[in-house]
Amino acid sequence: EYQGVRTGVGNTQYSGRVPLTTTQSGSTYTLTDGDRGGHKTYNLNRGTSGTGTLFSQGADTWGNGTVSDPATAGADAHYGAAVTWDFYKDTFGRSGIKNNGVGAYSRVHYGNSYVNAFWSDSCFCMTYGDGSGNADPLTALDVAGHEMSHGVTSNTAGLNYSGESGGLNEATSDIFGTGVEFYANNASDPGDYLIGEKIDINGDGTPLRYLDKPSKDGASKDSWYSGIGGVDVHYSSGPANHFFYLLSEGSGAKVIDGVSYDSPTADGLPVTGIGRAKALQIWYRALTTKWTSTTNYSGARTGTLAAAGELYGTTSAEYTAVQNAWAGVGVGT
Ligand code: ASN
Ligand code: ZN
Ligand code: CA
Repeated sequence: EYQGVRTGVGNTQYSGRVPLTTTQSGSTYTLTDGDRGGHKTYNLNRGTSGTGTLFSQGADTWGNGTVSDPATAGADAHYGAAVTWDFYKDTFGRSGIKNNGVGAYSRVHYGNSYVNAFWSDSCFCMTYGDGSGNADPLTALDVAGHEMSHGVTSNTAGLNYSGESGGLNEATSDIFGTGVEFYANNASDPGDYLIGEKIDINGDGTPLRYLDKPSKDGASKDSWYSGIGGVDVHYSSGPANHFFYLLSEGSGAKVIDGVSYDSPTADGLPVTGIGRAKALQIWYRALTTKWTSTTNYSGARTGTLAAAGELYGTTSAEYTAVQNAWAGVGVGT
């Protein structure tokens, strides 16, 4: 009987109709991605432990685009993991979370009305709740990219998940989650500098976080201050997210792909952006070759400057932009 890698179809909730890499074994298909380290997607069916059951069926079309079919969230998660894998491979030459070619796994339908998603180092897996009323699964592309990036951070700099290093850890996930969304170039979920705009986590259509001006969420910080290490890591991430936006796009108001942004600087001075692609390279090089578990904002600045110097030279416009973007979020020498 035939066994091997197939290209199935996912009817996702957030990303439209997408190709999914699956595995066929005789007359059964499973959400097992043989092109990406064997990454698997499981259905917890409202359980909260173990793996539940591997998504498995007799046809290679997954989900119907709504929550009425449990395979829809499976399709979104499987797609998100595949795009994240490809983003890291194509952008940085990284092969999986540990850069060893080995896949992780995803679990969907965690618990009942669970409004969160998370990465776990202990299972080496991502888990997604179904959202409020089990109606808004947390399986959008930027969320998948965010969670999988926690695995990359754990296996590189290992930024401790508290204090300023915790804010940098969270920001790294928001930054690469955003990178994943742009990389996907998916018409149903185009790239933006917002996190969670598709999952309606606030119930009013607003995103979970904003990279241009993090304080738009009502809690995140736009700039560094002494003591920022004492706030929740999802809010102390603000200055780093803001730095990344400023470095990519520059300061001031602008519309990008139909989305309005406004990114003021802490020092009132303008920042000229160098583009998202270069900003991503600088952040990744700092994460993987400069930072440690205890890196704080000051160390993040030093590390990104060292990375920019190696990539583009210390007299480059890119190096100057890194200096100016950190100054724009209140991080100096
Ligand atoms: N979704 C959250 C995050 O990835 C879960 C958590 O608070 N760790 O940050
Ligand atoms: Zn996170
Ligand atoms: Ca987004």
